[in-house]
Amino acid sequence: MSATRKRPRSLLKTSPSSSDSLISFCKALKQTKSILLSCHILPEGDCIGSLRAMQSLLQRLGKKTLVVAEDYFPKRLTSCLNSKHWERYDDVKGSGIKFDALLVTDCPTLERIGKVRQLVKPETVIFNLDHHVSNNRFGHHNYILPKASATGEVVMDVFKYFKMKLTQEEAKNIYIAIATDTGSFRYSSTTARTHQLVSELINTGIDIESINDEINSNYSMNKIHLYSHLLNKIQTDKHEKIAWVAMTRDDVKRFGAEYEDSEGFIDFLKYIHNVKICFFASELPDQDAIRISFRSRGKYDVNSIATHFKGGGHRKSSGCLFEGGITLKESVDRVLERIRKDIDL
Ligand SMILES: [Mn+2]
Repeated sequence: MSATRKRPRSLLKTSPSSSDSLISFCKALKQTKSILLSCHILPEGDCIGSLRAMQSLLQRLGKKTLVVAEDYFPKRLTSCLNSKHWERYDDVKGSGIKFDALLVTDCPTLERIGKVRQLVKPETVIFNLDHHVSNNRFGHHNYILPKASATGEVVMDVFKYFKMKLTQEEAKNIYIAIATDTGSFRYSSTTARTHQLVSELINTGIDIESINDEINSNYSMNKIHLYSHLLNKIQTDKHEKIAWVAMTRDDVKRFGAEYEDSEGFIDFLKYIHNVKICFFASELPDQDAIRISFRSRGKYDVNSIATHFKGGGHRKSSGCLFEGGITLKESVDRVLERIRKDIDL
């Protein structure tokens, strides 16, 4: 958004900087008949909320839709998002699914949809809807808004293009996408436009108290016990500017928790006074890989750190994966070394 603009933009208008690509994106979308929708591995609120809202829009336009993802639908989101009609790649591969287009939400690269790529044929028209600054425009049609706080915001532009009034269900899906990706509107990615768009969502009559309860108040006691254990494992550098925690598979198992119960724990690292950069390192449950999630505060850029390790994301929130033959400790050491080398703290 331009800092010099005097009048607030009409709420009905879409983001002007990308309106050309929005028009061609939507025109091409209109041409399709059957669309496969997919999102990234380890799916979360933004990719699923955006995907569900887009699925509803496409169905209203008379398209045939199917959702296929590599992973299971995350249990923690079953109370707020529709977990039905969610096919896993391993269950449908070889069943001869036919579609003429693929729509991907919230993925900076096509690799992020994992095994679902194997369903994509040379003739499949790929639609890429996202807000990651690192998005590599892998689609035939790309509508990317790096200034949007969430892909949910980007999805709203598509609804506006088609002049479709949001149903409460669609508004709820988009609200969850934005609320989860902005840490309930606390992160600096939250803009005046975010709040304007969310006011439109609230105007549909959705009950944000109950939605926020569904998003946030869903901790199992196993998760609480895992959190309490992880709180004790937090480490910092001597100036307490870098904080991290390293979670093993055993940490998860001993409390009867599941991997996804650790989602959100990284916020505790960010709550530490003075911490500028923090990261959460974890052994993935069913593959020989270490996942690192980064967060930063103020001017510090963790996208560059993640990109160095072939990951990506946003300036203040990013991630990467170390695959095969590396221990949790080695990966933590490599990350710490890179942070110290790259960032002047
Ligand atoms: Mn997102």
